[in-house]
Amino acid sequence: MSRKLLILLLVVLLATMALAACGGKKTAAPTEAAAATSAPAATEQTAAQPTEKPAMQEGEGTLATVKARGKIICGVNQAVPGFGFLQPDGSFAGFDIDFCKALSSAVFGSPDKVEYRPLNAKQRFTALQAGEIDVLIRNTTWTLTRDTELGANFAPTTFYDGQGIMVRKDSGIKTLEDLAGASICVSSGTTTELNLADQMASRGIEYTPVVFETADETTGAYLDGRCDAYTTDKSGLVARQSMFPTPEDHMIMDETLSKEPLGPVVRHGDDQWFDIVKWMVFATFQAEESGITSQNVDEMKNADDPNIRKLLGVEGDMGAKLGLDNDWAYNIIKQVGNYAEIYDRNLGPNTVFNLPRGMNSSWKDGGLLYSPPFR
Ligand SMILES: N[C@@H](CCC(=O)N[C@@H](CS)C(=O)NCC(=O)O)C(=O)O
Repeated sequence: MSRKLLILLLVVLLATMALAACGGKKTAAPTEAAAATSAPAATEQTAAQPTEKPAMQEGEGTLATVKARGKIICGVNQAVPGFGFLQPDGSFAGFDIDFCKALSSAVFGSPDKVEYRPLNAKQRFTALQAGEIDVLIRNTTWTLTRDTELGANFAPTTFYDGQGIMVRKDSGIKTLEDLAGASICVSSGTTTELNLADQMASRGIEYTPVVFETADETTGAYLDGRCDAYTTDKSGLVARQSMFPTPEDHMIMDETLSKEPLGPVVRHGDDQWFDIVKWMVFATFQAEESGITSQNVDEMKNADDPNIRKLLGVEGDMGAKLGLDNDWAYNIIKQVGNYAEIYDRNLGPNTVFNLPRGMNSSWKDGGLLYSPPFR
């Protein structure tokens, strides 16, 4: 049997297995765990993914591919308002989307050279591995397994989150123990599914996971009363609650089940592109720390502070070291803003979410955001 035929057979077999294991029916098998322990996740994930021409050609770095194509293909969420959301007019908006834009500004000097590729949780790593996207910026948690077996390289965390649980206010459920015997709606291919299983097992609490592939299906089932609770990242809970017909009837429990550091992800094997994505994020942190905003960035070019001058490309050729123009970070700040501007635009006091910065503050304000030196 030829190698090609064998691979084809394997893909068909895995696709059948994947279809059998998901699709909105009750299952207790955490799909990502299965992926991580049984076979290289690439094969498991490929099964769920339509085959498309890879975005990246062999022998080329991602930067060269992206430049030749004239746009970045950014893997995103379409269902989480405030983070990654497909709006009625067909455009994408949110905190994660702004980091796709910032990358576009760094590479092209314009925030609009992006093709957004909506992906559900299960599809995302396959799409990244197969070269169908250049970067994944989609409420994705950094874990050891993803960093290794899933072939992912995580850029700095842009949003420190934790897993929460939502229940109906009138349910009287307040603690994890109150969820004994409950059914809990959760999305497949997520850390959420795995953490829930771990936490409940370690406390000896019996429950029924009801697993779906998309946020719409998961929250739909919860709202239809098919589950007593709904769990995901706390950011996701707040985001999805904003879409409920009567948000005030639901509450997020105090309990935080996990650490969910969310940030951009690239493929293993392209250090230059990884560096670009990392420093794109750091530029937004550093700009906030240095008091540089989209409004004052032009004046700031005249600053005496050598660090600011290097960041803004006035001296030091920092952009050239990344393979970019020296005004790459200037363009990010001018066109998309510093971290605080990005946060406030999407999640801040003037939005329905009004999420306190908390851990997502600059280290100077007691938070975790810290950029290495621009030198
Ligand atoms: N941060 C977690 C969860 C991310 C996640 O995909 N959450 C779901 C639940 S809200 C989601 O965003 N689904 C959107 C969709 O696929 O429609 C992870 O990386 O596994």
